[in-house]
Amino acid sequence: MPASATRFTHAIVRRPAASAIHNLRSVDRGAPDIDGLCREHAAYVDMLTRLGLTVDVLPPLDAFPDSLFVEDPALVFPEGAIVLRPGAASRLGEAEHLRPALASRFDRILELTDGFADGGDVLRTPDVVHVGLSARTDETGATALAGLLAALGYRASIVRPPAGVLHLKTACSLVDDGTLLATRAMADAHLFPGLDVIVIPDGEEPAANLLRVNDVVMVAAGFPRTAEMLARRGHDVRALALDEVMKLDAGLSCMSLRW
Ligand code: CIR
Repeated sequence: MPASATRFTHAIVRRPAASAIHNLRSVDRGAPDIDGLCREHAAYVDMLTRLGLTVDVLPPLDAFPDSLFVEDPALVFPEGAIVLRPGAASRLGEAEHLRPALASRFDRILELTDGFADGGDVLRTPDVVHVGLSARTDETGATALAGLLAALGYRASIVRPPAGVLHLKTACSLVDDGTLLATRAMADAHLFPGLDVIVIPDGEEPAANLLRVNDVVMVAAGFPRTAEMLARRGHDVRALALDEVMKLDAGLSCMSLRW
């Protein structure tokens, strides 16, 4: 039986830096309130800890405003880690700063050396690791990444998500090992054979980046129809305030590396 893609014992996170006011964002809804951002991040870490994970909390990196989104510069698996090459120029250097934290937890660390790939474009399921092409992940990076994944024993599938999404997981997430929650546009692209796809209620698309950790589904607060739909399907749903995080085009998965 393939390994679960929703059960974890460890995570790495990085605290937000004061420079997060200079974060990349596609639509400027105003600078984040840094105290609020820190509170949202702390509540997230607290939730991961309460779910039983050992969480390594890295210090803020002022030189990299987006560095709290540790999901993008690396991938982690029980078999080893992959240091990526994030596709935004201001984020490329984040990967190097993650290396010591990865080295303290993983014996095997592989490196992407060609092209660009962001971890937000990588959706792992029990059978296959989907790599989405985007403005951050190019074909060269995705193809090289598929080779590294194969070296760790994972089969990769390179997919082309509908235009207009920042990352693959901006528009879809695993609710459990066999079920994907997706925006209508992502569902209609039929990229994930073998998964049941449930569609986010209209108008609640920003809730697509949820995070299943062990027996709990974490969702962004403020999307009641999505939370209710998941609860009706029997999930233990916990809503987290993410107003400041979402100003930065980010969500729940972006803030941790999990294995
Ligand atoms: C960025 O544009 O890179 C950040 N402001 C947001 C990163 C979100 N990360 C993710 O979806 N994995």
